[in-house]
Amino acid sequence: MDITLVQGDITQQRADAIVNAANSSLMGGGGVDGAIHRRGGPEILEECRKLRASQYGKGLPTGQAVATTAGRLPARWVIHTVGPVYSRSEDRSELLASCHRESLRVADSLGARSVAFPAISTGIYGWPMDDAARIALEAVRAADTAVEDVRFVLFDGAAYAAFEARL
Ligand code: AR6
Repeated sequence: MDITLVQGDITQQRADAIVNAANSSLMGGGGVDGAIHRRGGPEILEECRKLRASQYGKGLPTGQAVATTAGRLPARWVIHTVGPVYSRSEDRSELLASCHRESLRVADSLGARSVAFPAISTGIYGWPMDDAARIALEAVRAADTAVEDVRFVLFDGAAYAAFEARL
């Protein structure tokens, strides 16, 4: 597996699948989730609604992942995963690792060979970037997957630097 880092906007990435840092409702939100739905168009939300109705009446649990179309984005699929909200009193790193493992498992089930990840949980959910980079990179490296190309798409220079230091 090749792991590469890119600074930029994940909605512009050409990859078989891009990962969305979603929330349990799967109904959209701010941050990268908002950008994906905005640029990808209504087809993505439509599929999310169907998933809610058919499989995830109570929402997608934290640490799990599910795929939809990528709509108008230059990817084939969006893999939605729900990162944990950062907590100082409780170690939730296993859930953050699970987001990466489960996203790759879903990618395998789709036959995706290239997957782009944002820095899950590091925005609205408050996870310190350096720690999130360590957990994400360890989880991806340890994953048993056929995905050949994993790309972390970091929105700004500080995020890129944190991942670069860990890689
Ligand atoms: N491309 C790449 N990275 C981005 C982009 C983009 N277009 N936009 C933001 N980021 P966040 P979370 C970075 O807040 O912390 C939503 O409302 C951002 O700088 O998107 O997992 C969901 O619906 C940060 O480093 O996700 C949930 O309610 C990283 O992506 C909640 O936010 C993740 O930030 C999830 O919070």
